Amino acid sequence: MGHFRSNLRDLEFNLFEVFRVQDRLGTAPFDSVDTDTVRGVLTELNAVATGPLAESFVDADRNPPVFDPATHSVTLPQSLKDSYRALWDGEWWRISLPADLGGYGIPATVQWAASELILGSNPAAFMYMAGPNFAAVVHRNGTEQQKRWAELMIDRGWGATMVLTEPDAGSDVGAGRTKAVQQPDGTWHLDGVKRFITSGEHDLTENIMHLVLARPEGPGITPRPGTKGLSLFLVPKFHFDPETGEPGERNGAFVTGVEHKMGLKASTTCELTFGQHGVPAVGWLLGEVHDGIAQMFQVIEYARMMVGTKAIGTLSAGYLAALDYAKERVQGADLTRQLDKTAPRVTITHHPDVRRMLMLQKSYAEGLRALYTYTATFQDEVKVGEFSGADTTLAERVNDLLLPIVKGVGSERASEQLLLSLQTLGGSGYLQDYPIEQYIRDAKIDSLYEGTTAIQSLDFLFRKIVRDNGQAIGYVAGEIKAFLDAESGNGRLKEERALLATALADVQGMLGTLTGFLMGSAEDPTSLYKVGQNTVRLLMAVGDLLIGWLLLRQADVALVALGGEPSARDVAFYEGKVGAARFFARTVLPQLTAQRAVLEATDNSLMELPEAAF
Ligand code: ST9
Ligand code: FAD
Repeated sequence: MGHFRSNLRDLEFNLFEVFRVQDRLGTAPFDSVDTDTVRGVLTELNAVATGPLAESFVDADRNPPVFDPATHSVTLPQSLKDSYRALWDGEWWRISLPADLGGYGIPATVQWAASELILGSNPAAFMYMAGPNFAAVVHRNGTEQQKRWAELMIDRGWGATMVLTEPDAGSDVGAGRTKAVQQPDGTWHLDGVKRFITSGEHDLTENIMHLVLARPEGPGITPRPGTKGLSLFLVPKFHFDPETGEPGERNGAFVTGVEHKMGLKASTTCELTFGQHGVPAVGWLLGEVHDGIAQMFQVIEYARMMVGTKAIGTLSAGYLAALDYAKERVQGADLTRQLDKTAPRVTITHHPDVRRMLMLQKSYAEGLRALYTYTATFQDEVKVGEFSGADTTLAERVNDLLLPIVKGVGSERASEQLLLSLQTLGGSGYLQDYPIEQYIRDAKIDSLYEGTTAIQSLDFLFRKIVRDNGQAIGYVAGEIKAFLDAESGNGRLKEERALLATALADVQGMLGTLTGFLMGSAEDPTSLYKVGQNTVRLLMAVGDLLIGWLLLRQADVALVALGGEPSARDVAFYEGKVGAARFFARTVLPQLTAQRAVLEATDNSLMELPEAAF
């Protein structure tokens, strides 16, 4: 068996039993999809993900891509190329494409469930497959000619990159200095060095389209500082015939270094140098506007959801590996018989502390899966609205609100909980004989790229709550309140519902205090530091609140199912749902009260401490 353990049952539980995707199938824009299609897609993809796709996961970590500085080229290990081929030839890249570009017209909820299978199995392979998705952004924003290029990118299976970061411009993208100088023929010559570019070079595809943020220079262009002065340019690795896509001369965008990383080694992370090797780096302005940051955020929004789903998929695989091990490993006697040296030895699942670790991993893995699926329901709503003309403003805002939680909380909790997956295996977890140490290394990047957790938390509070006037967060809080008021579950899990109500009040209290700090900054600007000390705390607290709520929603569904005649296997599954909801509500949610107290007691002594004192 390969490294990857998937959880198809839970994916289907979310889709069909909790979020009822079937209610949206069979009618436009999902009219070509029915329940059987969805189950078929997931079953088929699951076979690929647990089979050929997973096969290169370990090999490409131990034998990572090789960079040749003389030719600026990278050779990937054959195993990884084979996995990529299985994915590409299976046309799995079509899953998230719009129908007019060859997509299957599948709801976002199903797309992300499918994506979790790929991302949990082999995230690097998923990322090398960025071409068609990025082509969709080119198509949406491009000129007529660029729309044709987007089609070529898809038809010819090109790779693609998103190119923002520079040595002095990481979180602060607006500090980027790479420039693009307008040419008389309407093209642009790029000049500068970009850093950390994923999939910047490889030998999987005949061409790579770089989507590059740079500062335009030319007659009539007034420079603007920060992100609003950036434009988005299309810079292909090879020039190409604009009609057929046939590659021609090499363009002047060369990879000049590939990083040696802690994990995710199969994915190349490249220094990309424009116009400094005697060949101009020719680019084309995307569309006819200088609106690069907004265009790039169309890519970033997708990528943030992807990174969160990647982290969650890896956590789930880590938990299931730990569970399998714990069911087999015999060590020590049952705690109630510890003084009896002749007592039979038991599997470690009998030890309360191992159960604690396993249930925490399960709660986070399954709660976070529910969270990304819940988020995707709003993406479904937007797609339906695009077709029907219904107003989707609120759905868009709620999706925007939830993205930093999926990304920021998903990645932080995955890293933290994967440490418990390893711990469950004892010393064996530290060995490369098991996949967990690689999961930890590969998943750590998720809290860093696509905006660090701090950046997600600032985005969450300032843009998604304050600038939104609290509408989206008010909507979500209203949903939790409605769940509490509905008193479903026939009085069962009453205590857990009360704990959820307290957690909601704690988060509302935190928001109230932060609002006070914010208002205080009108008088005393340093009051903002008190906000800044707490934005990650808030993000994580809202994450726990949502996970606690979604687990309880799942438990409600499970209790109803248990009242019917479920199969023996399903009885265990549903009991697990009730167990996870109960455990999370009782052991995690009460911690929000302490977090609230810490937040409310914030002063600025931390900020007043001289740097030398650290
Ligand atoms: C990176 C890549 O890290 C990592 C992995 C790449 C993998 C790629 C592969 C993808 C795979 C695809 C595969 C598909 C396969 C399919 C298979 C299917 C089965 N939302 O607040 P302001 C915009 S890349 C929307 O003033 P500052 C907005 O236009 C590097 N828009 O910001 C706004 O204008 P306005 C990632 C937003 O202070 C404007 O920006 N790097 C949002 O100037 C200015 O906003 C980062 O992520 C938003 N949330 O700049 C950088 N926010 O306000 C992190 C801003 O008028 N840093 N805009 O609307 C930040 O995000 C900073 O906050 C900053 C600050 C740069 C935005
Ligand atoms: P910095 O911005 O220097 O941050 C350092 C620390 O300071 C962090 O803890 C951060 O949270 C904190 N910090 C910074 N600013 C603030 C602030 N205002 N408030 C509070 N805290 C703050 N980029 C691309 O353009 N394309 C890619 O394909 C890509 N792929 C990548 C792949 C890998 C493997 C890696 C490691 C990076 C990749 N990146 C890519 C870059 C990535 O997006 C950046 O590394 C990330 O945005 C953080 O920037 P930085 O590394 O410069 O850290």
